[in-house]
Amino acid sequence: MTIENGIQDLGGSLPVRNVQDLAAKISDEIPQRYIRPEIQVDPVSYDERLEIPVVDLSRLFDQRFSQLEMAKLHQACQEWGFFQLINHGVADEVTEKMKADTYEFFKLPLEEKMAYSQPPNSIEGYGQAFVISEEQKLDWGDMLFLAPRPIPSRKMKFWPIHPPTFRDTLDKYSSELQRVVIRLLGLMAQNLGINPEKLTDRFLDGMQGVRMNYYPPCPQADKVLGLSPHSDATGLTMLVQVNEVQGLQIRKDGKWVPVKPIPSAFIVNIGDVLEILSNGIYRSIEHRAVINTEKERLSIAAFHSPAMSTAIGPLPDLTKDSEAYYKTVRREDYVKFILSNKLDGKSTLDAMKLIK
Ligand SMILES: O=C(O)CCC(=O)C(=O)O
Repeated sequence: MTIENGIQDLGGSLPVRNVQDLAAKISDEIPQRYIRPEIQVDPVSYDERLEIPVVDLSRLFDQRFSQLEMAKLHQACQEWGFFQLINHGVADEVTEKMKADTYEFFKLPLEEKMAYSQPPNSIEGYGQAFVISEEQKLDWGDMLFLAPRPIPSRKMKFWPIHPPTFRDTLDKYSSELQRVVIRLLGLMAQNLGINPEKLTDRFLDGMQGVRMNYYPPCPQADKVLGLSPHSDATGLTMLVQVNEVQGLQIRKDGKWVPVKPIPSAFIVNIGDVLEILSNGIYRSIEHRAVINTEKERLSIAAFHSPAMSTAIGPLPDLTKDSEAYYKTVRREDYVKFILSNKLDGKSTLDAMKLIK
């Protein structure tokens, strides 16, 4: 496996019915495979005061505010694993265009979208992810997953040509997000007390995957999940919601806390790989997507990780005075392991723990 091979041939998902098409054809009862009894088990928090922290990137670089803002960032990464990033420097028109082109893609006729279908042993392309058995319950959503970085490993056959601006839009979006991620990781490293390059170097030639999610409305919305509870098996995620429909919830103290996106902000979250690199100082957090009865919902998640050829384990500087709490494995093996499992909370990260 070389970096150039990207995410190809590391594992795929069993093909399942297109949900957008299914939703367009049914009016009341949905197939049993989508009904999720477990939704009712965990309560949703209606406490309006429980909101993920907001971090201002411009303040992190402004001497007058940086100390306070750095403390906020550190606390957000330790206690929440999620925060909203404002004043991040990504021009609104870049993000708005990405949202508009994503929306246009999902509006295309099914046959046109199917031209970008995932091949059997990869999650790149249009389809679903993490379906590993015929019995498994299914998520109420479709996705287009593309890997814009590393640039030499781009698989252009999966990049839509409609709308005609899509490829250029994603290219711009990808570089803007990569820039912000490297800045953020540098600051996180400072907060962890290590030389920023020891963390950022791992991500410079790393992998970026962009997952565009389409969740159709569902007549039994309270019985389905758009995306099963999971933590991201990657380093750092930057998420935007495409339209005004909310649906992201994060697990905090045993409850599901709905996230209310601030317009123009990115929702940033710590993934399992960053939890491992930080030797557990930072935490990846379980989250899920719920569905609306009347309205479709779309989101775009951009995942950033070290290159496939690197090893993933606690950073040596963080295990000088402490034992390592996680195994060290090749990233490629970790990705294969992730793709051979269904989404199930933090179960795949638990397998990496040395001390349970
Ligand atoms: O749709 C959302 O808000 C969540 C998306 C997400 O968690 C993912 O794509 O991994």
